[in-house]
Amino acid sequence: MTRSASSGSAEQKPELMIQRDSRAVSQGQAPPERTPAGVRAAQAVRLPEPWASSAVTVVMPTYNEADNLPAVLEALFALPLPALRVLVVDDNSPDGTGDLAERLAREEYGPERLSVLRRPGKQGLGRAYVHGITHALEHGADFVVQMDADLSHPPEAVPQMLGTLLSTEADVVIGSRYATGGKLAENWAPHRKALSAWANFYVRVLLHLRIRDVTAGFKIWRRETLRAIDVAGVASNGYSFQVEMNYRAVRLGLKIVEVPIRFEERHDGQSKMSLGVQLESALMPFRLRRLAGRLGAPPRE
Ligand SMILES: Nc1nc2c(ncn2[C@@H]2O[C@H](COP(=O)(O)OP(=O)(O)OP(=O)(O)O)[C@@H](O)[C@H]2O)c(=O)[nH]1
Ligand SMILES: [Mg+2]
Repeated sequence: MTRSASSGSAEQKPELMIQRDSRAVSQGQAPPERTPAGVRAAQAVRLPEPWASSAVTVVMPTYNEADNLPAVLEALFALPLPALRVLVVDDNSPDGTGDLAERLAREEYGPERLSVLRRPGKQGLGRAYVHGITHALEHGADFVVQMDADLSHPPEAVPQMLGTLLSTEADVVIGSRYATGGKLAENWAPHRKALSAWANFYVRVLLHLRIRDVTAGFKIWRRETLRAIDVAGVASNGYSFQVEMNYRAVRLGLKIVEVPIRFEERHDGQSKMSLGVQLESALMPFRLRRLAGRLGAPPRE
């Protein structure tokens, strides 16, 4: 695929050096005691400056994720990305996720690093992302990460995804379960594995997309790409948001790169995958094909 959106300034482009944090061990000392978040952060790649200090905002939709939120935030804020911010987009979760997020912003991380968008009720993952991404761009994000709150998406992969975006001059990088080297947790239920495989096949065939993990929900985008895609115009309410964003990116000739990740079973809590969500996902490819002319030229081979 070819690209058409502009990327960051060339003179600021350092070479990608991937280092893992092994200092204590290499100096022969006992490694310091680490929290689970510290252990995860130690597995993350360390990017050179100015990349490490990029203005990255993680937009994280939540619905009843109070049992997962503290752990995922701790892991994200332990990463070697000092300017990373998180925007939680909560749809009035009955379990108090929104209150918890606000308390953590006040007492733990500060409103500069953690902010919360509260919406009146459950309106779907897609609507939460449209709202959250629009808000992040208005508040200075240069890069936007999409990520679930349930620790299915490994936080320690974020620096590598950012490094890949910058070093390959991609417009979007997908944390991919189905790229070579990607993995699904062994304990993910067989029916979920089958549904995911089927959905990927179905969407790829109907929309002629060559993305391996076309339904993935773990991605990093450039600000310019999101502007080009016109996120506010996205029609999807639910999980088909992921496919619609890919389709729009491909129609615009943007460059999509996949990096393999290991996808975990949700850490705690319950799935929000409903029949309505599945139905919308099944019908959306037909709707997108009808809209195709308005979404840009056909993808170049
Ligand atoms: N704000 C908001 N967030 C949502 C909504 N539906 C799902 N989410 C969040 O979107 C993310 C993905 O939802 P999940 O329930 O994990 O979907 P899934 O990964 O297909 O299902 P699991 O296998 O159970 O993890 C999670 O962080 C959810 O809390 C919604 O309507 N509004
Ligand atoms: Mg999940």
